[in-house]
Amino acid sequence: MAGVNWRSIPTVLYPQEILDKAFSRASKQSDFVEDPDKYHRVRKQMDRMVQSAADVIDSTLLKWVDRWPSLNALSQFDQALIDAAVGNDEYRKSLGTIQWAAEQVRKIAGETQRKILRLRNIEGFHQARRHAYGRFSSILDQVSPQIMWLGEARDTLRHLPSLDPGEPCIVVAGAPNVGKSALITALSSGEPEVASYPFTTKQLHLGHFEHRRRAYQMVDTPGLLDRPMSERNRIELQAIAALEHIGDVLLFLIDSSEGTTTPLDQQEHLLEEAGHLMSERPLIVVHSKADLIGGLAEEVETPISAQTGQGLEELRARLIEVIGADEIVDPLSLPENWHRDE
Ligand SMILES: Nc1nc2c(ncn2[C@@H]2O[C@H](COP(=O)(O)OP(=O)(O)O)[C@@H](O)[C@H]2O)c(=O)[nH]1
Ligand SMILES: [Mg+2]
Repeated sequence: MAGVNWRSIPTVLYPQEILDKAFSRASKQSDFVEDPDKYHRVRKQMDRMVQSAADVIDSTLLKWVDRWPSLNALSQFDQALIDAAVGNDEYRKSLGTIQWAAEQVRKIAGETQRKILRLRNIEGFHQARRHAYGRFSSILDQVSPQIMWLGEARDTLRHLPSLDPGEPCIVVAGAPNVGKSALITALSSGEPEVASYPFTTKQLHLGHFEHRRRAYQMVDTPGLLDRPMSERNRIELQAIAALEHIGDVLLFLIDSSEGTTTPLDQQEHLLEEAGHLMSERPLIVVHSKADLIGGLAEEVETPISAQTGQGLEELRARLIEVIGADEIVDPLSLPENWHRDE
């Protein structure tokens, strides 16, 4: 599954480690300078040290920034989750600040090199180099909070569910304990991925099954579509809106077994609200835990059981059909923004 792979972003070096790496590379580079004349040799050495220290800092920072996805390129779903988890403003600002630091370092290097060209004494060359090093350190000090922030953000973001916006997605909703996770596991090929939403400590499951080379993703919604909407804050509403975008179908589970933790009328109320929130999407309602409701299973519509497998293949076929029917496949239509140069 594509989506953002936060785990692939390397841990950043601490500011001091970046400086150590830069300065030691610079010293090595200066050893390569050969010139029998001390004046010219020192001048070239200092010039080279400033240049290579700046190169290391600049490229370390920029390489790292490049590994972070630009928020604008992400799906609404990812953006909403990132906003809830770490804050999109902070995210943008931190990356921007680090980019700024890289620019400053390049600028200082340029200024110092021009200064070295103008200077006429060996002590001056040394001083200019030392001065540049001091400024590099202070720039890195200055952006150290942002570097640390991104390091921590990466550790938070790696637990977010990652959905591929290019593949179909089934949003599984229903009150707590109705069997959402169990159903996702039962329909999944392979072990479902465990992730978490930033607004709840409850773990969620992310599974998928393949049909005709497409991966049908299934995503759990604990903390989102499992309790009354009046209790929603802005961030959660944003995530629900994003779910509507990424989800092709809403699959709602009702547990009518005796042991249900949420009374039926409350589950029906939730169904109404969830249907409202995802009104643009087809809705499929199933009754879970058919094995527990015994004779009643014949009375409810679409009984399923994650435990015995009852109704699961019919459900899978129905999901595929509903998603397929919902897609407008026009072979003559061109992608948006497509144009031909003639
Ligand atoms: N007998 C039976 N128990 C089930 C079935 N599906 C889920 N459960 C149980 O119901 C409880 C809640 O299931 P879970 O999938 O965690 O619900 P969720 O909170 O909606 O994700 C667990 O103890 C499951 O073992 C089912 O089809 N039959
Ligand atoms: Mg669950």
